[in-house]
Amino acid sequence: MNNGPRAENRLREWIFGTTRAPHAPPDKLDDLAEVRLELIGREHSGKTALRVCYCKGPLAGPQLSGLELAAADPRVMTRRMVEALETYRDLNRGGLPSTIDPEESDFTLYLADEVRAVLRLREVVGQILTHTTPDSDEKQQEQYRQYVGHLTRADALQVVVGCPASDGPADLDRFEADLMVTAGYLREALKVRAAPTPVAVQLLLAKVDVPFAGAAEARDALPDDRLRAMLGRLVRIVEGSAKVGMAAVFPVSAFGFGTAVPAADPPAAPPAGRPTGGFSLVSEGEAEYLLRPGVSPVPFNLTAAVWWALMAGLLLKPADGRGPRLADTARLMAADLEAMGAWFVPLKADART
Ligand SMILES: Nc1nc2c(ncn2[C@@H]2O[C@H](COP(=O)(O)OP(=O)(O)O)[C@@H](O)[C@H]2O)c(=O)[nH]1
Ligand SMILES: [Mg+2]
Repeated sequence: MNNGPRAENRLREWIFGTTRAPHAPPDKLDDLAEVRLELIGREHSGKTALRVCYCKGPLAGPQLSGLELAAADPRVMTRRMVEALETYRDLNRGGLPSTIDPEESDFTLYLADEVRAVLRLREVVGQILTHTTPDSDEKQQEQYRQYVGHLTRADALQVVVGCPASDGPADLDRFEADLMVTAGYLREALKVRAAPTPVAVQLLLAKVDVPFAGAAEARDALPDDRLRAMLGRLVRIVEGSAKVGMAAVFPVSAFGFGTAVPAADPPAAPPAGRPTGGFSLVSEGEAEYLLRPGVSPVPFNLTAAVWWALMAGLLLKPADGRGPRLADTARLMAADLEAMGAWFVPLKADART
């Protein structure tokens, strides 16, 4: 850890508030309260599943503090809900289509009707990570540059790596390739970081329901030091970089334990109108999972992951001009994380203390 006592003091100040005058009137959202969350993860690592399962996780209702994530426009909320229900229904029959148009989704954090923060989430076309090489054509190079540009301006980076399904050589090879690819992008995002503030980095170990039958089994098998060791390649970067202000590992599952079944056969042909999945040598052969018939996802640790990313993003905003409301929001979120029994391994600036 090289964040030192100054950073810790700053964190404490952030959480417990300072005597600074409010920057904005209480009815106007301080523009500092917007957290840009950017994703790093190859195709098929579970990024879209996590987002579509927000409806059953962080969007599902208020936390103990009363803070609640929602769409700013009720009509958008309805659309998201309908789309999520459609997707869950589709997931009983076939896997998720691959992302071809990286969507940007805004989520507003409310305390009753008061806007406290905005989470701006952008997905990535995972194939950028596995298909772009120095030999790729100019169009692809441009997509790459745009993507890295987004990463360098993030308030929080979420690195998504699927938990290996087993300790068999194919699964471990895939996991190793994932770490290699994501570490490269994480390092690049930090190396050429454009934003003046430190970034929060969240390492998501996704699909933990695949090798484990339940939360207790997963927690037993994955104590803190094991998670740190598994993700060591990424952990070393975040712990060693002065540009990372807060970091943590979160094991998550979009579908939840006991809700998924492996697809009997990978679909011979993609459903009409859908892209062919765009697999790469890294993701090829990886099992596809469906939801059990009639079952909806019960996301595991997903609300906690989103709460932490938003909280850490807020905590790392520049102190100048930050109203006490932001500190109050972060403090409420920290209390929520404790109340919801969030499972995470803090790597930097432990937000649980
Ligand atoms: N068992 C299980 N499978 C998942 C989970 N999330 C994703 N998957 C599987 O992984 C596939 C790819 O997920 P997707 O979200 O599309 O990956 P993306 O390309 O990173 O957006 C899905 O079609 C599912 O088969 C999860 O939480 N549990
Ligand atoms: Mg996707």
